[in-house]
Amino acid sequence: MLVTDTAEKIKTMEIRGAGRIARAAVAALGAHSAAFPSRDIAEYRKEMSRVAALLIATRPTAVSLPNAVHLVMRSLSTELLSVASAQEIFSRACQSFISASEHAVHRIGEVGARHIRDGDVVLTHCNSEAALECLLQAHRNGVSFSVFATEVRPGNQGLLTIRVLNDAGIPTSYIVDSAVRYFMKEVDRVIVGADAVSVNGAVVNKIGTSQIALAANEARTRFLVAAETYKFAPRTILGEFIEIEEREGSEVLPESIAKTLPFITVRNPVFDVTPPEYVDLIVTEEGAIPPQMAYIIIRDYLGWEIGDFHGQAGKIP
Ligand code: RI2
Repeated sequence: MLVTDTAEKIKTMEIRGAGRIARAAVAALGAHSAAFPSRDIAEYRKEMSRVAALLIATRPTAVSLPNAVHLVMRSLSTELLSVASAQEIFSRACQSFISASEHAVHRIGEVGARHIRDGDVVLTHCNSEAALECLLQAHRNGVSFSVFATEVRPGNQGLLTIRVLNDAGIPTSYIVDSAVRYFMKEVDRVIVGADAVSVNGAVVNKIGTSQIALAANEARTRFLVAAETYKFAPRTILGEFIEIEEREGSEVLPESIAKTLPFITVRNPVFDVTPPEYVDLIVTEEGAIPPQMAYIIIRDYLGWEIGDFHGQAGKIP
């Protein structure tokens, strides 16, 4: 698929989910590199940096996207003699990112499943393949549990989640977002995904997640986050905040109605921030950690150097 097509699909959320957009961007970069026609290495580098920046600019919040682009672009930072050798190295970097990302989801499932017990009631929000893999793996392990899945206005990603749970035969109650606190007393643990995790362990995820965390905290219900290590945000070490994407109001209120209400403005932030105090555990492919250990993941597993913040892939998270 062309880079511009992939970028458009990420923007319109036809391709969505923090892990999926990272893999789609890397696959598009790999294809773009392979199809590069000229033999001029300087031109090749320039073109790859241009399309890398274009993909990064599609959605601002999911750190998985710039991290993934940076991880593969880093393979071009050494001296490269020819376009052919650059293409080969880059292709290997892309394939290795994609398979590591798929493996990470699988591994998170294995680790996360250990936290689900017979008779549990688990609540999940939005459609996170990492969080869902924990549920699916627990089910494969023979654990008997049930799920509450939220609707997730305005994108209705809950519909994707209940389809997966239904296909696996996991008994699930589908609820509107505002019913979370009402049901929380019946819930044993919450498992959600993440679009980004900052150095202090704060979790950025689909809008509504922080309200769910508050309700879980009030009910003394454990709150787990399933997040691949490449969702941790290195730039937050420098004190930078993660930008919260705000999308078109028409996703919430049809324009036909909005135009009859001239004094009404629709606000549509699509993510919020859950402070680390409300998070019990973050399940990564390297193991489950308390949020306070987020720095270790950035330092030891992402392998970022401070110099990388000014690296060639441009504006990294
Ligand atoms: P995985 C999604 O964002 C949701 O917020 C979800 O929790 C998160 O990405 C992580 O998803 P969106 O693209 O990577 O629906 O675990 O806005 O699939």
